[in-house]
Amino acid sequence: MQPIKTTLILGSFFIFLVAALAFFIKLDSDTDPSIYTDRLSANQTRASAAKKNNKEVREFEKSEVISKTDKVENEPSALFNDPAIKQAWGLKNSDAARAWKITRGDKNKITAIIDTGIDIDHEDLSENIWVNPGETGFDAKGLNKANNGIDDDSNGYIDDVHGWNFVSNNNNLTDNHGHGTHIAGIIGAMAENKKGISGIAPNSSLMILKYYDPKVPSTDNLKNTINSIKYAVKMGAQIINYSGGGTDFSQDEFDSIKEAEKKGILFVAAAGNERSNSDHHHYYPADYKLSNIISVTALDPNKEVLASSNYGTETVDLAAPGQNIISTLPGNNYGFMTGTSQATAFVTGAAILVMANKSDFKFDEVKKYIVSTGDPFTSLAQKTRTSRALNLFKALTILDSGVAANGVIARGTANDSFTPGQKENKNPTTTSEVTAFGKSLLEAVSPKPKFNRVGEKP
Ligand SMILES: [Ca+2]
Ligand SMILES: [Ca+2]
Ligand SMILES: [Ca+2]
Repeated sequence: MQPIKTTLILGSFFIFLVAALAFFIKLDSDTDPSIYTDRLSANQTRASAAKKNNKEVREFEKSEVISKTDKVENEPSALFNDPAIKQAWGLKNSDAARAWKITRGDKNKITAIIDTGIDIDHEDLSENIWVNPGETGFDAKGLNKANNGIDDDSNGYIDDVHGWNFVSNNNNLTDNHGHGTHIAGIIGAMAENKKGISGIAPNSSLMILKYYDPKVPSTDNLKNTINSIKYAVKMGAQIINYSGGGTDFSQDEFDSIKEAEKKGILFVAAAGNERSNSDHHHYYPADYKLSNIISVTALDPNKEVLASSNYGTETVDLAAPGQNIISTLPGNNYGFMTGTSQATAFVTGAAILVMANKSDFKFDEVKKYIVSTGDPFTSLAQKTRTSRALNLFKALTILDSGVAANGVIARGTANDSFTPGQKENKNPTTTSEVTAFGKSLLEAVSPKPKFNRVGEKP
């Protein structure tokens, strides 16, 4: 009789426990339905991710091409004669025109883009693709090292001229999605070539590392990511741009970024598009506690964080433009995409500019200049650690005792001594303002069509 009694008591207790749990969950959802929905979607993502093969995974950040064209509207007056630049509201909001008066980047700074590959022949990118010096020129037999089938620089990869495809383990960097090409354009599309747009750092060198391909479904994204990071570290990148992620901590991935930290490499990571609070539901690699990581969330033109973007006052460093961002797409196309990937690319571009402007800076100084100088907005107080939105000009100038390179006191669009709750200049961007952006860019460069460094004699 005794075992039956025990079973009955335990059974009743279990039923009570389930009922209590159900009650609290309901209470929770009644209190704040939006939070509950967010939590549920994050949990579902995690569950489906874990189900896959019972190990940590990295998901490709879902962001689709919104529109696509091979014809971009011509605006002869626009800066650098790049016709579509006036459509780039993000460049206006992040004060690119003034930043470009100081620097446009440095081809000696190598940026690794870990993504879906790239169209290396794109008219607005081709000259800014990194070239591995160890796989160019001619070998002893007079063959071109780029395609002689030999690992000429003995780095473990054969003919890795511009980077590596870790999905198919070869040097074919073809972008079968468009995402990688789009990210590359935001960071470093060529300027003054009468084509397309201008990247934030039009003088740049982009190392292409492919970790995801929609045409190869069963690939191990996490493993490809880690191998890409190791390649970037080994081959001398100064900045790594990565916009994938997942909710599982990976010791191997952590170690590879720790190795990058030891080498002084900045790691710019997307906060993710899971609509969730990263302080409670970590998203990796953005949330690893490493000093070289900058976690970036996405803004709309009104300085609001996108509903789809992850946020967190402990985990997300700052916000940057990420909605309807125009950039390059494979096949000499251009188009608009949305997400924290796009915002991440803005910050990577900023890092190139800061490094170009202050070549002696260590990664921690570059990070400090970017995350602590942006425009403060109350709308970001509950969303980011710094309450700030990227400002390219301020990132280059404001920490120099508040005095710009040209001796003018740096003045932003908002108060520099901002505290959350304070009234700020929201500076919304209207369509007419975006159209006027081309003119403002022209004014920024006039009377000479080409830039000189500020303070330099023409
Ligand atoms: Ca090689
Ligand atoms: Ca070779
Ligand atoms: Ca261009």
